[in-house]
Amino acid sequence: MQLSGVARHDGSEWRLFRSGTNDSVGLGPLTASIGTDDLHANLSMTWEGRWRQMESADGLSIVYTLDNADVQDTDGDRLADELETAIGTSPTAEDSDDDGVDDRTEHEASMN
Ligand SMILES: [Ca+2]
Ligand SMILES: [Ca+2]
Ligand SMILES: [Ca+2]
Repeated sequence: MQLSGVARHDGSEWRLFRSGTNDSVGLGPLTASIGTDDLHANLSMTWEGRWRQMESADGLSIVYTLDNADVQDTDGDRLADELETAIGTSPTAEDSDDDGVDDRTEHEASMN
């Protein structure tokens, strides 16, 4: 299951918000998810995970969670596809300019 949105931690749990709205679903990110690190904060991205529906605690509604979720990182350089598009590196090459330094390392260096 894939969902697009902005991940935010509301103090007790991660939730995924549809861009520009207050609609959200629970998000259970992987422990090592790159989507929850500082580089990816406040960016709308495509998350992939296991869709889970269950009754709310009071039994009156169904609550939805995207479990074991992480953002799409096609080339595995620990920058999400959407972030790479935004900063101009290739989402399909770990080292876009082929200089031996991967895109994430270069991006982090450029932010300091
Ligand atoms: Ca990437
Ligand atoms: Ca890349
Ligand atoms: Ca490079």
